[in-house]
Amino acid sequence: MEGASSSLLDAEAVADLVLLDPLTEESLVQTLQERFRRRDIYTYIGNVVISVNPYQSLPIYTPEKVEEYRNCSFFAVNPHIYAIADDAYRSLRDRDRDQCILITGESGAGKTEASKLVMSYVAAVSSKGEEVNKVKEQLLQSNPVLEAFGNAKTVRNDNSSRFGKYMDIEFDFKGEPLGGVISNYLLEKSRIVRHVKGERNFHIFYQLLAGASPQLLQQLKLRQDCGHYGYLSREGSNLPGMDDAANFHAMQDAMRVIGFSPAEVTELLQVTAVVLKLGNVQLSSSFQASGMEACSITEPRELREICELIGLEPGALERALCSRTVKARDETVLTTLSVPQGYYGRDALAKNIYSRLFDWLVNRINASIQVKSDKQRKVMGVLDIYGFEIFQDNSFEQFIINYCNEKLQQIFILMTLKEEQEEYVREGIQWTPVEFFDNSIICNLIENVSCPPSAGILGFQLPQAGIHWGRFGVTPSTMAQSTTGILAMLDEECLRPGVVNEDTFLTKLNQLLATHKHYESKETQNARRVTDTSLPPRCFRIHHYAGKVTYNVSGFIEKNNDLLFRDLSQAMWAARHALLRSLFPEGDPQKVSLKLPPTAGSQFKSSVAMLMKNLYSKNPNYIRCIKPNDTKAAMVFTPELVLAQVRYLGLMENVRVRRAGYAFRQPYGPFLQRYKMLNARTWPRWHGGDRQGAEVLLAGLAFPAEELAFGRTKIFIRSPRTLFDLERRRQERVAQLATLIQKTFRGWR
Ligand code: AOV
Ligand code: MG
Repeated sequence: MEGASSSLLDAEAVADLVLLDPLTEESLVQTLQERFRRRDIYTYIGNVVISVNPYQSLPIYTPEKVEEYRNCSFFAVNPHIYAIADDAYRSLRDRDRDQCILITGESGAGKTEASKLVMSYVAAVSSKGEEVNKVKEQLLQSNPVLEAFGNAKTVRNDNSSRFGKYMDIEFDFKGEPLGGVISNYLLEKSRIVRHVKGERNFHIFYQLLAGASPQLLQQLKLRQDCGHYGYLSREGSNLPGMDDAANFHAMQDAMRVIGFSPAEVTELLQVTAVVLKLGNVQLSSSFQASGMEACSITEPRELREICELIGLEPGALERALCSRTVKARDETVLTTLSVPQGYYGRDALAKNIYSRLFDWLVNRINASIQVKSDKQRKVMGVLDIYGFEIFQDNSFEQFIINYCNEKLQQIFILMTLKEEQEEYVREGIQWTPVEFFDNSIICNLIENVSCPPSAGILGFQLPQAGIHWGRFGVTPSTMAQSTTGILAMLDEECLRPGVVNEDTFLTKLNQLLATHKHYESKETQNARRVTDTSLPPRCFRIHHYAGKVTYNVSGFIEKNNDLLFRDLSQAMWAARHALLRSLFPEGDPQKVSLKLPPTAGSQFKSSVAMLMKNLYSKNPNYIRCIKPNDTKAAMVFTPELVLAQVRYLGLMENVRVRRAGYAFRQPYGPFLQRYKMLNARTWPRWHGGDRQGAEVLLAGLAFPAEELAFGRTKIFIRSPRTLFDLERRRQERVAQLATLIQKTFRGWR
């Protein structure tokens, strides 16, 4: 308790922002900055952990630190991610409550690192039998494998997650890990064929070229030189601080630990090589006998090698890349493609192979780590997704990523409020309504949820218990505006017969959303006579909770449709390569389906809805990550940047909710222990119950009645000032007592 009290009540750098006094944006940022300067990168808002990325390895993750936080009381030690991990783990083990750890923050803020710290903490404190250790190793080793295939360098982060990940770690009743299940969300597969300058393709390609032995490269028919491959950036091979070759070996070791057979690893790498090589298949146009212009393969070597790797006739792949079978009534006609159509098909194939391979990889890992017994289980879910992104050019991927972040913000507000209210109800204390920014209007704008107010924003009933929901929920004005969301309009455009293009999509958006407060485009700007007309053509802008983002509609329809010419999937299915073939079940001519697969957007929307429902059923723990500077520099803190994040993470709101009624609460026992010297009736010892003791103690101190509330198990203190006052009196009393003791000792001498 001592350690915490000094920093908890250090007014310069309070460890819990709930105690900030006065509470302003400036004082909040200053406190984070002062703590950061002292290398205290963690700060609380109640039981939410704020983590500021140090961009430097700090000696705070040692086994000694693990011991320090193990079984300690949450507020008794300096804030740390281990404290929240410990709290969640113990609540799961001892109180039988399923937990989820929600990690949010913008790209590069430290979410993935935080998720790994949580996992390694839980691994370190749970028991250590041989079987359990194997499980833990497998769970931990899933990280290097998924990062190799799912992470890439972006301008924001050298190791940016390009997929969303949710991992359930499952435990038995004693709290021993049994296994886990990983769910992945929409991989940014467009990166396979294109990335902007200064970025890279997925790590695996560079790792493979840098780390594979000459024999392996030969086996995969690859050349070591990155520059040889059209899909890779030349600059990408030697990134400072990233050892691709070493990471390749670590990834291979990890696959072994998880239980991949050597044959599986070979197959996986073969398919990876095929993706890379597809990017080198060149097409050109030639004139056919009919006088029609058609595309053909110019450099057959790459095509031949691909076909050798996957066991397919080169002719079959060439046909699928350069032409297309069209069914008209009872006839099938082979039509030739133009060169751009050919390249489009080639790139679509590469993206599809890779993203399906990634799904296979996740399933394969799950097959190893999934719990085989039917023992009763408790679950800790860890969510690490791609953070909110604003780039120079934002496309469908950013739209999806930011939508997901919008949903997470929504559930954060909802669950923090819920938790807070539940505690008040549990403790029998009156709840005071709080005002806060409700982002459901933006969620609705995107996803078209038009649910009646009583059904709650997630489409299911909220626990009520006479609770006041502030401005939360769907208000009539948002209902009126959200009958059609952007995703639904996009689907409508994608399914419309005839020529579809993004311009008609944008026109529709402009018509339907002309008056929406969070939607903007050139047209709406003109109509609203906005003076800032910086919007480029073919763009719309959304005012997200985290800031305004301008999206270019080019590619929206194609990416949402995500269609692959049937000839290509049939060619893949015809290959002898078992893994590749299994990725294209729809290529089986026996199984030709006329139904269009769901669009990428609607799939994502429903998986996000499922995720939210799942999270909502668990006890939430939050880690909110902040990126302190834009240059990835060690220990540099730029207040303006932090302020922007403080705003959109809603931290002020969070503090306000947290102390809507009472800023501070503590179980009676430790409270009495700490302050009992302030009253002669409780000092040196109180002989009754803790609650009466606290009542007697406080009665003697004459605080205004409204400053205090006595809950069932905890004392609640309204304003930080009262707590600081209490603390000041305690310090004075401690000093007095010390002098007294000294005098007594001197008397003895
Ligand atoms: P992100 O997951 O939030 O971004 P990361 O967890 O990948 O961000 O962190 C980015 C980089 O910051 C890491 O590669 C480390 O170099 C550094 N870093 C983060 N946390 C710590 C820490 N606790 N101690 C030391 N260094 C750290 V993204 O996936 O791009 O949204 O999409
Ligand atoms: Mg990440």
